[in-house]
Amino acid sequence: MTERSLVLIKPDGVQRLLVGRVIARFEDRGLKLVGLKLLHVSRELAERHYAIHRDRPFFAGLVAFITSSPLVAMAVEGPNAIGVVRSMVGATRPWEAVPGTIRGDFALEVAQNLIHASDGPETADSELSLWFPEGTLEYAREIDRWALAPEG
Ligand code: IDP
Ligand code: MG
Repeated sequence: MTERSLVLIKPDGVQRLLVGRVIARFEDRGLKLVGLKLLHVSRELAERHYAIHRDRPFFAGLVAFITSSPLVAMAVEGPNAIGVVRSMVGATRPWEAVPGTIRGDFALEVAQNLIHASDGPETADSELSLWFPEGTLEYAREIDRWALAPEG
């Protein structure tokens, strides 16, 4: 099933010069980039994005962190993209993330765990409309006849 997922490379990823390497992992896997931008997030957008965590003790710090410096927002598409991306990202607590995952290779601390990815179809839909209100793109890639099964 073709899905779309929101991925954020958080400010620590931009500051640590890891943007290209993280995007390359998704490209290498075969996922299609259908939205991509660098932005300095407003407090309002950060609070809406993390609204589910509003009552958690780390909420204020999380919003402060995500708004402290630019981040990269992207939309990726592919078969089972939501679960595939989550498995590539690894566990929330990087010390529990398996080596080979993005957090397992690049992170040590939960507050600076480098990346966000949608955790299910409903969150993916709402996060994509929050971060890409202008919509995402549709286009064909020549490689897809080698990487993806034909439609139908
Ligand atoms: P996820 O990013 O793997 O989906 P969530 O549980 O949705 O993890 O938490 C959202 C984000 O909040 C995490 O990625 C992390 O940056 C931050 N966070 C989660 N738990 C803690 C904590 O105990 N201390 C500080 N930050 C946390
Ligand atoms: Mg989450």
